[in-house]
Amino acid sequence: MHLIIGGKWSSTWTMRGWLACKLSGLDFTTETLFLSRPDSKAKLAAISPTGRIPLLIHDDMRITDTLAIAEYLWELAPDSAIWPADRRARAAARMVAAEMHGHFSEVRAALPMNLIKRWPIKDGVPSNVKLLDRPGVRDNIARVETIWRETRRAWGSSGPYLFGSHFTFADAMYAPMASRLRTYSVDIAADSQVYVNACLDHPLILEWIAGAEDQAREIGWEAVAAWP
Ligand SMILES: N[C@@H](CCC(=O)N[C@@H](CS)C(=O)NCC(=O)O)C(=O)O
Repeated sequence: MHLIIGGKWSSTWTMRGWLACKLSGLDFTTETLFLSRPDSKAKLAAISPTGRIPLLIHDDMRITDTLAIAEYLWELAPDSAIWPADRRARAAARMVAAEMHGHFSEVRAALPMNLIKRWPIKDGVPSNVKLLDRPGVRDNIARVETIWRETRRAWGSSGPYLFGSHFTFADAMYAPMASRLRTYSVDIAADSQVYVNACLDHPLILEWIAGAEDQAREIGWEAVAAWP
């Protein structure tokens, strides 16, 4: 199995696709296609049926879209940690993953993920206020906090993740959001902060972030940290 991913510091969807592969426990190789190069569009068009990544290549299948990839992998590895083992919890996990997949465009646009960046806070005043005051952004963040709180209340009593002790694909879907809240120093409720810390401290997330840092060192830390 072969997974095409983007630059690790900024590619939220390919981070999720990579996490799905890791959670499946199946063997896979990765290849990086940086999206900001002059020939990126042509390369994408040549390999990906939708012109988007992540792209999972398995035998004669070419699968794009993170949710489709996660579902395909789960069918290959139904005992894996991609989804919770309990049928009702699994339905709830698919529901919150789908909500992340289809919504939150305002926060995506205002606070792009950059795993290298730390938004500057000057004289104790967060300089992120302008971004957070863009239409819809605070509502998006409030909804994310509600999803985390209600999901953890219903399903999360056995551990720090959305569905308890196992980090599932639902957590993978929200990891880029957790990283945005940290990067842009967003003021969130104490329970949300506890979840952000648990999510971002998971070994798979740390492994992906270490990869982002390697790429930043290779490309130029300052340039990567300044993006977008
Ligand atoms: N809904 C898709 C979104 C995939 C997506 O937008 N991927 C971005 C990279 S993170 C992409 O391929 N962009 C192509 C481009 O910018 O030309 C998914 O879930 O995989």
